[in-house]
Amino acid sequence: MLDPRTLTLLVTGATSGIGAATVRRFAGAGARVVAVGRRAERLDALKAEFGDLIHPLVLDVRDEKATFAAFSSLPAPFDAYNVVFANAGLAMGLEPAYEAKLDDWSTMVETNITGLLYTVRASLPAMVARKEGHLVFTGSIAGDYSYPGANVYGATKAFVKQFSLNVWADVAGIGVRVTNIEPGLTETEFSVVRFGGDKERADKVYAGATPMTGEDIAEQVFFACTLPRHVNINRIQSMSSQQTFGPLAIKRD
Ligand code: NDP
Ligand code: 8X3
Repeated sequence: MLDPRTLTLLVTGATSGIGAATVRRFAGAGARVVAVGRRAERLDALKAEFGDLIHPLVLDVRDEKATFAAFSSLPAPFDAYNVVFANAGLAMGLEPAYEAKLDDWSTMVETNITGLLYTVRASLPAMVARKEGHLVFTGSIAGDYSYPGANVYGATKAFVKQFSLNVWADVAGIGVRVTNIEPGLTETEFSVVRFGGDKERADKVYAGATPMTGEDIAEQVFFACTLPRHVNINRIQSMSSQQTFGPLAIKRD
């Protein structure tokens, strides 16, 4: 297994949920982390918790220029990152495609696809040049399975899955690994964001079930990243043990 103290991570979406739990899992094991998000006070809290192991980076991943500028000017030793966790993302709304807000669709595409592409393009060349690195994505079960209202969100995660596999085809054999983490029901701020801040509605998503937690997903990231370098985990798909597939639906007359 790799010693986590040899790892320097760049984690987008570090202010909450899966990303914040991943920062804590790795920094708690002695890894350095560039923690990326828009909410500065939450990044500062991580810095207060783990001290010199954390480099807070306030950034909107949709901002191409800012992303390239920030990733190319990281201070040592954070500039020698060897894991990039492209995790920032969101769902907005659950309306059917014929009622969904076009602005919500644009925000999801700009964040989950375009922002993720900026993250990769701005960070991958340095890992390729060093012949050492690991690109980890947060996909979703929604990239494989459909459900009502997932229209554009699920499609962005299908993009992430195929992009992940295709990047792996490009970098295999040169020391950079690629993994797509594909969680199901996980209680984070995800549903609060999806429902525009409606916490009561968000809580109903998890009521009566035991969802996975950010920590459960962080453990999967930790597993994939600390395996010996000759092992590449292509995909990890997980669900709450109270979640499963729906039957195929027939909309009868
Ligand atoms: P949270 O809402 O708790 O966290 C989302 C994170 O993304 C926050 O840190 C937020 O930071 C960041 N983020 C969103 N937009 C931007 C942006 N434009 N620039 C920078 N950072 C941004 O949800 P999760 O932890 O659940 O979500 C993390 C990932 O996991 C997402 O890609 C999501 O699609 C995916 N996922 C979630 C599942 C779930 O059930 N929770 C299941 C499967 C996948 P800030 O607002 O501070 O910028
Ligand atoms: C989040 C999981 O099932 O709510 O990606 O779409 S789901």
